[in-house]
Amino acid sequence: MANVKLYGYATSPYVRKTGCFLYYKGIDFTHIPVNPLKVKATIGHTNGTQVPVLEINGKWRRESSDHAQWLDELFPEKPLYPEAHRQKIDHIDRWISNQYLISLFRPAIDGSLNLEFVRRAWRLAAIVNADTPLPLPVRLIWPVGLRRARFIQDMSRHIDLTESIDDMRARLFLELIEHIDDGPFLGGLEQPTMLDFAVFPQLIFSYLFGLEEQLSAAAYPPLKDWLKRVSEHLPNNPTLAADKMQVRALSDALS
Ligand SMILES: N[C@@H](CCC(=O)N[C@@H](CS)C(=O)NCC(=O)O)C(=O)O
Repeated sequence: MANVKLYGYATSPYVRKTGCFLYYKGIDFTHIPVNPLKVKATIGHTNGTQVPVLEINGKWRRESSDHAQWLDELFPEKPLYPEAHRQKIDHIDRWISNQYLISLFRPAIDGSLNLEFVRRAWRLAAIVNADTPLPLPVRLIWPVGLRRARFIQDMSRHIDLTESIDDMRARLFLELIEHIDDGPFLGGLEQPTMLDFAVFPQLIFSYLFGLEEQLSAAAYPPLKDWLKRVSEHLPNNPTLAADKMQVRALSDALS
């Protein structure tokens, strides 16, 4: 049996994405939480600080999208990156990676530094702390840490900061609906692929883990239906965040 380890913290959308690949394929794996302040302790062997790191039988790789193909090579059942649809998947994956996933960091780039931002940042720190304990002063300054994180600052180069955050969110929801096409899954595909699992955990994370009160995507009927369909392929908490931090069930928002 393969020895599969996923290194990362659950507040990273890329880590949640690779986690969902593994859950969908039904691969037995160990999640090794990474303390963002002490990454060397767990992923020192990669000579880097970037998560997720997927390790299979002693070989490791970064880059969440590449994980899909690697997993298909080793575990061909339930393909995440099926040969017949690669062109379409590559096209939509570029949109997901270059626009959708990066947009999740926008509040930390140029959002208002208001009470709501601080409350969410503290909640994120609590979620990290549940897996890898952080000193209280570090948790308290988490909002500032997020705004200063180098990799988040670097993302701002790929974002049109002249578009407001609300407009960007609304646009991306509509583009996501276009990419679902007539469904049932992203790209109009009959089976879920890496595309669905790159987006799904991000849309539900904030709601399930108490960062926002409403599941905003559920306000769009085509997205709500798609969320229901994808959720049937994953466990109730597919995010890698500690179960004890989960405050809501997805079924409450989708019924
Ligand atoms: N393109 C990468 C992006 C991964 C990424 O940006 N990870 C962030 C966490 S959300 C990270 O590890 N940042 C710290 C660093 O790069 O040093 C992927 O898809 O895996």
